[in-house]
Amino acid sequence: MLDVFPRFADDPRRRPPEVPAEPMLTIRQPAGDERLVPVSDLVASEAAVDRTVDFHCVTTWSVLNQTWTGVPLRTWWASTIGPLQQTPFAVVVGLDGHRAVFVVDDLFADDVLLAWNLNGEPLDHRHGAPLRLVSPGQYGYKNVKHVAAIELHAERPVSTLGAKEHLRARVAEEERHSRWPAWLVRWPYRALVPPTAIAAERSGRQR
Ligand SMILES: Nc1nc2c(c(=O)[nH]1)N[C@H]1C(S)=C(S)[C@@H](COP(=O)(O)O)O[C@H]1N2
Ligand SMILES: [Mo]
Repeated sequence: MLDVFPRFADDPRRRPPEVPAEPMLTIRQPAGDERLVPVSDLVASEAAVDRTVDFHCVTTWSVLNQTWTGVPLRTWWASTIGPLQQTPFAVVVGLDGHRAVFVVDDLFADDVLLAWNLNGEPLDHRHGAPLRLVSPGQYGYKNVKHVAAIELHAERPVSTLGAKEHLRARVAEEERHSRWPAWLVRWPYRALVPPTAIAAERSGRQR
């Protein structure tokens, strides 16, 4: 259990991306046109809520009781984009190129937020400005920072994370890796935490 929320990343040498002056969220669905929604529209939304939740990374570190401000993805989607198209898969893309693949039911679970504040402050470049996916029921790498696009897919999308990506990364099921069971991967992952956190903090300052 950590006392502070570290900057962490799948590739810790990758710097946080530049955030455009007027960031947009792009929605891509198999049927219909691409939709671009200004992030400022989300931030102005009357449906905004505060949620205090815990955050868990597959590599075994956690931080507890972080308060996010955002819109519940499911209800925001229904009111702004329309009825959810019946596709089994989804991808969330970050401005830095990070991509997380989801089963639609996991991405649109009741507790998933699109958030812009963390503990009462606007998200910074370390934790995902301008917009972050917050899914307390799924491990950290599915909590995509710097969200640029949400895509629905009929076919299972190819992951950029290779075997590290488990299609479902439910914390309750301890789904930490696509091939290795949790008990096997826990210790090697734990050893990676300090070097990864140090490298991620360093690249986070180079900006
Ligand atoms: N865009 C983007 N989102 C990302 C990552 C990333 O590298 N890029 N890393 C993931 C991983 S592995 C973790 S554990 C968390 C870390 O979030 P933090 O930097 O706020 O601690 O972000 C996740 N979301
Ligand atoms: Mo992670």
